[in-house]
Amino acid sequence: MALLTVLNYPDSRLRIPGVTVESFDKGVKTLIEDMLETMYAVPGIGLAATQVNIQKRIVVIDLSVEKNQPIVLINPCILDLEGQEESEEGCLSVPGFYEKIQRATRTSISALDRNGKFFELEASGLLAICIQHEIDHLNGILFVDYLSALKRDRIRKKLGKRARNAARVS
Ligand code: GNR
Ligand code: NI
Repeated sequence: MALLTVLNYPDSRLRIPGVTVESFDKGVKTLIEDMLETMYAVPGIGLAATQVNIQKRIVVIDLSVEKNQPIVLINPCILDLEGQEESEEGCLSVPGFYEKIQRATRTSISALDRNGKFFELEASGLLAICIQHEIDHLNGILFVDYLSALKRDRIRKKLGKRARNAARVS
């Protein structure tokens, strides 16, 4: 088990789309374990492989209070989106910023689990929002992309400055 480093916006590596997972070998299983451990440690309710600099279509999610109900989505596909609602979102790659974002209220998806078994899932509420947020990551999209250029630039400049200061003192 290992903790992975989460990339922060505006790191350009967050823009690289993930590639389809074709094998379910030891490497992928270990990566999933490490992603879960990292998500629980931070803590967050979801994590996409893109965020830990792995360009593979893998997502982990756990909305449970006890952090014992992990959902693993490999090569997730959105089958349907229904309704529209606005809710406050944050992102581990955009630390400290929370903004209202419009998403579909409900979604149905297909994915493979960590053993490569196909399944479908219908989601609403926070799970539906989180799934859309994580699939965006796999496509190189961040929630700040839905904001006005003005708001996005403000966040980009603040996080850019923070990263430069962290690099200077370390
Ligand atoms: O931990 C997270 N919380 C969250 C809250 C509202 C909407 C989306 C999220 S996802 C986020 C973790 C994360 O950045 N996953 O990519
Ligand atoms: Ni995120």
